Amino acid sequence: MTDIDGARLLESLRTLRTFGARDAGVVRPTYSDVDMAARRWLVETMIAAGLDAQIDGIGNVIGRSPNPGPAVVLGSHSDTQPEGGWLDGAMGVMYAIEVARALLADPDTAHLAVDVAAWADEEGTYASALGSHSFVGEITEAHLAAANAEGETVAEALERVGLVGVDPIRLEPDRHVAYLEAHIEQGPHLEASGNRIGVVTGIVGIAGATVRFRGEQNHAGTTPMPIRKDAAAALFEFGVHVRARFAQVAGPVSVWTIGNLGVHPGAESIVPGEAWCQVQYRDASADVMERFADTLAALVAEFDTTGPCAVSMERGDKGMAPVTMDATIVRAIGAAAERRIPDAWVEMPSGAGHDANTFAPHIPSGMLFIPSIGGVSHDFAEDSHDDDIVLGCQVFADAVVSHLDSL
Ligand code: HGY
Ligand code: MN
Ligand code: MN
Repeated sequence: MTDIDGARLLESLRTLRTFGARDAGVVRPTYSDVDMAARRWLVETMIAAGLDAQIDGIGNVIGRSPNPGPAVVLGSHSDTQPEGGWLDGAMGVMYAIEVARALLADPDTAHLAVDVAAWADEEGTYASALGSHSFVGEITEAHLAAANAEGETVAEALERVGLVGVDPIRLEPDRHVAYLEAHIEQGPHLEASGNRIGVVTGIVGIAGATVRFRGEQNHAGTTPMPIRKDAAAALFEFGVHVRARFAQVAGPVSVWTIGNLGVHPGAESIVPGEAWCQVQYRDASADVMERFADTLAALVAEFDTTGPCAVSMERGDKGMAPVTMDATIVRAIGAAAERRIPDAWVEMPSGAGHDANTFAPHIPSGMLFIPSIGGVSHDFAEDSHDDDIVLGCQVFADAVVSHLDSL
């Protein structure tokens, strides 16, 4: 089996971390100056690894092997959450480059075709999994009109960063036979069970909505409680009902979050006339996702007809459908883990969404996880142990070689 270079991998990860470094984490939102600088560095790094690399028209960094297919596509995203960890996405990108480089340098595997990618906007600064959707040809006008929190659309951002007129690079059905992505688990299960590798069997779906409350702005001292139309009070009561109702329709791995909310005008002596919150829910089953959607819509209608405020809902556009990983690739990753660390690996679902959600309906796809320290992610404190990072890349390389050799 081909050995990866663990020291080189860790060094490259620590270099990528410097683009947008904040405390122990990273702030590298899509199309920001640091994101584009990181993408230019990734082009150079992919070229040094022996690949033909460029930034495409949506911002994906694609490194193409000099070898003819069949080829696997390895990658992940290089953008981050507003408060991101240094490994979320970045680790899968650097694994992909390290595996491609190691295989090209080894005479036994130098003929294998490994194309690599750093996807744009998996985290949904504008439109989640934007880059991988572009690669599989699913970009719509709605994607280009999607805006970040400052109101800049994808189309305007592409203009600003100089990508208008640059062609997007697409999946090649005659060349690409599989997509594999390595990622940190972002949860507690591997560390808690003492396993060092997770072999992903399926990935949850993600959906949600923005719920708006419209009442009457008024004086916080002179407005008697019985006649108030307090939008914030309606929001808080709604949140309590979401918890109770969702628990009644949830499945065993369901999760839901109200992670963003606001009131207007936001002054302590003013009864808020407006309030809003974003409700997000996830599950591995499309049926359970449907139950959540119906439950949320029914709750909004109930609050709108019975409460003092008008309540409405706009469905989110950053969802992902639940997907199943390809059984052959699951077996290849599991066999590679068993060879390196017998009995210290486990098959498991992913509670986080990934670019693999985009690929699974198009080509056989698989994912490998390594443990997250304390299960923490989407936080500057996100981290993993160096030996787990290096082991994960080695198992990933072994799985890629065995999968390509099996074709
Ligand atoms: O939210 C997610 O699951 C992914 O990290 N964007
Ligand atoms: Mn993430
Ligand atoms: Mn991620």
